[in-house]
Amino acid sequence: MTDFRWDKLATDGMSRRGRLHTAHGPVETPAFMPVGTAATVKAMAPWDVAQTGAQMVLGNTYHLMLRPGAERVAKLGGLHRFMAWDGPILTDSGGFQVMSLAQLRQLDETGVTFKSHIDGSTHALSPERSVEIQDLLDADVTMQLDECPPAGWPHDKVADSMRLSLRWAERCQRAFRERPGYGLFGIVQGGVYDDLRRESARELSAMDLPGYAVGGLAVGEGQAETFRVLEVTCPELPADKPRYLMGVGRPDDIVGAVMRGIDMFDCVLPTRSGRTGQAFTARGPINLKNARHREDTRPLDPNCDCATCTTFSRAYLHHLIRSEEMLGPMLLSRHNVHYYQALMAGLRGAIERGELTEHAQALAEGWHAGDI
Ligand code: PRF
Ligand code: ZN
Repeated sequence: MTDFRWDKLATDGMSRRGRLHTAHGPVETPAFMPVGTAATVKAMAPWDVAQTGAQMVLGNTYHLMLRPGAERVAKLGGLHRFMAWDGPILTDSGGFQVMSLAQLRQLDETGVTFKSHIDGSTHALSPERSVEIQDLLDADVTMQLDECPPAGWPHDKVADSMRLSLRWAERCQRAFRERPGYGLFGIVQGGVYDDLRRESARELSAMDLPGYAVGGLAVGEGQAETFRVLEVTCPELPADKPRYLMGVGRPDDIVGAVMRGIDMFDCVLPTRSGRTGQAFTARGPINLKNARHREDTRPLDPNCDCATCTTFSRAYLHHLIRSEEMLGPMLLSRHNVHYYQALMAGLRGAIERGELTEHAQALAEGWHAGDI
């Protein structure tokens, strides 16, 4: 069985081209993980997800513990078999979703208690229970339980919260069952405060974890602040471990973060916006709901070789979205996830050639040119 490890294959400035080895196979980095919250990448069959080039998907402790339940998933053979995804899976630890979705949340040193958004039942999530649930799910990458402070919190509150997340990281490390091909990631917090980000990154680095996430960003601080925090944080993290920016983002956010040393991403954007008619293209985002597409026989993105773009016209996609047909979200999610995967493949190639700056410039020019 392969060891859980990340190999650095090439660098270009702060950017890294690497390969993550997991129990369920390799992941080429920089990588984008489509979000499969409830054991499904919404509106996509797992073979469609694989066909986009995605190698790893994200699952959620919070949703799966509530429904169908972690013990039940384990009984059914684990999350890979349950959702028929044979590739690597990373699961988020639950704290972030509790804070954004659950009702009557209560957080203290022991963990977080909350009422389910589904049926109002009461649940508790401690660092130990979060790790246990992710073990039951059979996640290749387990995320530590953390607290993500909202944008705008003052320094003293963010400091207390960040140190709580550090203590939780240590409890998660003690609770984590070590086995080949599986790894635990720590999560750097500290808001927009440089001193707190440095403290968090240094303390976590000293724990020698298999990987590190940067959390608490893209919560409303704006792209310039996100990038600045990455410039402070990434140099403090071990050079030979993977770095994951949680919940990011738009294509330009991803390019900027890769240029600042990030290797892994997840975001609901390609799938969620696919369900509302928005599509990402080499000429920037477009909305298929718009009346200007109703007699447009051209493909969604002439630069894209996905099944949606090689088969259907914009007029047809416009019709599906306007009619609220199920096929609309399916076709747009497929294109969008394919677009994100092609974006990542392009970044990987550019890093290998030492041309990331030029490549990023060309991408930005295309996005700014706008749709014709
Ligand atoms: N922590 C966890 N999951 C997350 C975040 C975080 O800070 C974010 C912030 N962008 C998204 N998902 N555990
Ligand atoms: Zn396409």
